[in-house]
Amino acid sequence: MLDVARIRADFPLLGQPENGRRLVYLDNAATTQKPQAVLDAVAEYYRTTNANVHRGAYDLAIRATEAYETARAKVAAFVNAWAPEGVVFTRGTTEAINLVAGAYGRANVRAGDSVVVTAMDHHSNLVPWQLLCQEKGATLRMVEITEDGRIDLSDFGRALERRPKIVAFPYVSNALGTVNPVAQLAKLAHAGGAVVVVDGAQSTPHLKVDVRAIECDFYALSGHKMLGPMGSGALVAKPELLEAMPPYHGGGEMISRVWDDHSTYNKIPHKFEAGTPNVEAAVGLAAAIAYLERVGPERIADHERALAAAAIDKLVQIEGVTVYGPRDHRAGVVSFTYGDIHPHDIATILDQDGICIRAGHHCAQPLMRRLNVAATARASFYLYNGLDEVDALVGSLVKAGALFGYVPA
Ligand code: C6P
Repeated sequence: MLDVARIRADFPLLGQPENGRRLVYLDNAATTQKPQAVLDAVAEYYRTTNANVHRGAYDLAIRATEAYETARAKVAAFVNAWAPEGVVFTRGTTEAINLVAGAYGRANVRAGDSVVVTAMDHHSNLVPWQLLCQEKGATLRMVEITEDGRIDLSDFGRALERRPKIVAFPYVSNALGTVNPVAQLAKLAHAGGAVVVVDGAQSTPHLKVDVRAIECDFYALSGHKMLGPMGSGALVAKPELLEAMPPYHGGGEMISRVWDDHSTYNKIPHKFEAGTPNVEAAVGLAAAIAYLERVGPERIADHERALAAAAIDKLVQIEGVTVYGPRDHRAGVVSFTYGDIHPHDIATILDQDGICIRAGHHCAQPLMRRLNVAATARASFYLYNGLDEVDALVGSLVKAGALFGYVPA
């Protein structure tokens, strides 16, 4: 296990009491807290380096551009991207996937084609494809999941028989914690002639990610879920695909020459970064990556797996509790229900003990339908959580159960 006390000391917000109790922050799949190193990097950027990037002829602007481009290289190295110019900064995973659907999808999907997603996809990796398919008259095919919350490989195979243009799936499910066999899925999808889009919102913060080993074509990530600032994120793509794609947004920076009635475009990745970018977010994300690298992505993954396993072992012993998702190949996300207690009630009661969990459909309504629930409660762990917080979660849940007349085992 990681030295949690030492790590927690790096996170100012975690030292702040919540409802008069020690804060137990277990909503890391939604967003993570930020270490002092990230806060400092952002403040330092504004104190010493701020200017608009890629435009200035003066030294300050050159330093700001360098900071921004160094951050791009940092993101590229962290996920073993094909090249730094294959990293497009976005506001997060949602914008990255919309970019792929709006630019690659619009240029390549035609009436009668199919696009494949899975029943465990977050709305961010579903609705952009719905919009695309509706616009083009294409078919959206949703691959089913198994009873224990994995992608159903036989249904995946059936979906590929139609030779879809695009196949999209999550690396890690935000509502089940399932770690999908992404390299295998990408291989199958490529054999079926598709381009592969991986939603990396929940994998990049928690696993050692190697986009070239996965052999996907597009990979989306959110910086705020990996200790970085809100509004940070990226699309990581094969450069040749970005080169061939039309632009997504129009405006400054993305152009080469502009005439009255048409324009030529900048080289990648700038072709996809119209307007003044969020330099602060990029700089903060680079500092977050440096922090994660110091701790070690593999050690973080092991730590979270241990916390999730301990939580599941304890939760399943409480009569009336159902834990969703597989028992193996899972990350530090634990979704559960407790009898007929509404997950929102569970979250509110836990909050009185200073424990933050998420309750709801987790932006995965098709998945909730398949689980036959409207919502679940969800605890999601990160590097600064400890086993004592698993105990706090379970203890508070037992108290909640008692309030609703459930007798703990
Ligand atoms: N899931 C959660 O609590 P953005 O909002 O763009 O940073 O990330 C969207 C997104 C995409 N894919 C997956 C698998 C995700 O988990 C998320 C964000 C949060 O689960 C907020 S709903």
